[in-house]
Amino acid sequence: MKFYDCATAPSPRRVRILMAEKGIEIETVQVDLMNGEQMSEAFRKINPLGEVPVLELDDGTSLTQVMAICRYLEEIYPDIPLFGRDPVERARVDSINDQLQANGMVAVMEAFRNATPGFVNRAMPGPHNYEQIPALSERGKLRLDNFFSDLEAHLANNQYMVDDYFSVADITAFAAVEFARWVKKSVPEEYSNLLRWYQQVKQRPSTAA
Ligand SMILES: N[C@@H](CCC(=O)N[C@@H](CS)C(=O)NCC(=O)O)C(=O)O
Repeated sequence: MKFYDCATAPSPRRVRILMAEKGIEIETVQVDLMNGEQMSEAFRKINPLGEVPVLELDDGTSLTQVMAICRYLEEIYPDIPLFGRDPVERARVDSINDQLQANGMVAVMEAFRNATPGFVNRAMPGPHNYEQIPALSERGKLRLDNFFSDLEAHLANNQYMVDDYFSVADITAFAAVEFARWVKKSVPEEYSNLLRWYQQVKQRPSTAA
C-alpha cells in the first residue's frame, strides 16, 4: 500500500493519527499542495479529484476520502477499534463524527479558503474552480464559535466524543480544533471541559503525526 499525504494539510493528518493509534506503518508519498502537484496529470491518474489523502492498494485501487480510508484501515487492522465496539457505539461514533466533520472541518475550510489570497478561485478543493465568497468566510468563523461552545457543553458529560471511549470522532474533532488556528480561532480559555479534552488528546503520541 502507498499513502499519499501532505504533511501540512489537515485532512491527511486525520489518517496519520489513526495509523499512529493503530501502530500501522505505510509507505508514504508527499504531495506538494503548495505548488499544485495535486492537479498534475500524474497525480490525477491516482486521484482524479486532485485531493489528498489517497490510499493506493497493492492492486492499484485508489481509496479517497478520509473516512473511507480510515474505515478500510479499521477493517484490515481491527485491533484497537476506533469506530466503536458494538453496533450502537459504531452508530454513535458515525453520528457525532459526521457532525464534527460538517461543523468543524468544513467550517474552518470555508472560513479559510474563502478569505485567503492564495486560494482565489480555489474556494473549494477538488477538480472544479470556485470563486471566493467572503461572506462564507465570516459565516465559517461564526460556525466555529458555535462548534466550540457546543463541544464545551458536550464534554461536560463526556470524557471523549462518545462517553469514555476514544474514537475516530476524537481524531476529527482534534484535527478541526487545530485547523481552526489557520483562521485565528482558538478554544476560549473559559471552556474548561473542551480544554481538558484537548489536553488529554494532545498527550497521545499519535497527535504528533
Ligand atoms: N473530501 C476530502 C477532502 C480532502 C481535502 O480537503 N484535502 C485537501 C487537503 S486538506 C486537498 O487535497 N486540497 C487540495 C487543493 O486545495 O487543491 C476528504 O474528506 O478526504
